[in-house]
Amino acid sequence: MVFANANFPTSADGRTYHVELKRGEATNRIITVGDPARAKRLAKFLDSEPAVFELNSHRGFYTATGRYKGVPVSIIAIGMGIPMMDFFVREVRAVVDGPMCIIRLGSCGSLNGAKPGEFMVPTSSVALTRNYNYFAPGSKEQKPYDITMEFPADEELSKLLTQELSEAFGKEQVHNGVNITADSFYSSQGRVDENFTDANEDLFDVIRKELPTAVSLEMETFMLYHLAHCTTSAPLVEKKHQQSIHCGASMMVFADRVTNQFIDHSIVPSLEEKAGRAVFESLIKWNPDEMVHEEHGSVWEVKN
Ligand code: R1P
Ligand code: URA
Repeated sequence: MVFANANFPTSADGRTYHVELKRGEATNRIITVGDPARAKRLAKFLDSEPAVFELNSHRGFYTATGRYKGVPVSIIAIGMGIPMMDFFVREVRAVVDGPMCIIRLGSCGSLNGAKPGEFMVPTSSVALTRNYNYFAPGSKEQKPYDITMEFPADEELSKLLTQELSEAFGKEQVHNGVNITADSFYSSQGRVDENFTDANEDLFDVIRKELPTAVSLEMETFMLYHLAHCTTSAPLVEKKHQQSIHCGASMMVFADRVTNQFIDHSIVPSLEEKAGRAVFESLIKWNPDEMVHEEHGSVWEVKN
């Protein structure tokens, strides 16, 4: 395939390089998940008309686009980690017109006593990354890990997600607070691995001291909140808003990092389905006050 433009590679028919979507294949409302199996489970809730559009990109992104209760929605599985969130947000923003709402349904570890099977709706997120220079030969660096400032979720979306998940699972099962997005499942989440020098033995003490409001650890939410904060008004018809992406996140607790308990994976499918419904309901309640992407010629167009 020939890609024009090394700055933002795009194929002759308008597909982006990694996610491979073109205009009319992704909607303004998106649920993003890590696991493709989770995305396929959620795609089963889409309306039967029009038929669900599916695409597997050569780089492992999976998209399902259709309608939920008549509202156009996309579900996009991105795999794991900060760079995958960056690929996804930038490439999808490039092919969708109008404001966007992106909600992550992920999994996480808890730091606040939340049990496996409970939920996090982070009102903000920091990134916690390995300070690579600390580990360099002859390094004089003092800190093995760096923590960024907080980036907020959309307040309305966080409220909606908390409300919908509380209705589905009970108020006491849904937790708010600051999320930590780490650049490793292992070292920068405080997991001990004797095969590597990680200098992370006191990482939880550092977190408790520097960020006592932290409730969860995972690997993508920060980049979603960060990029939403950094979007410009470029694709909006009436450029009265600074930011064109509204975002929120909800995560199922898979690991209790205080008691070291891990989720029984046999309960995950039903947990994802029930949580998925709550996320869909939050997503369709988002009401943009600008024009959204043209339906004519899109994969979610209803043809009578
Ligand atoms: C690690 O197991 C993965 O699970 C979490 C982390 O953020 C990381 O991607 O989220 P997902 O279940 O959405 O992938
Ligand atoms: N995902 C993570 O990134 N960390 C956990 O502990 C569980 C899920």
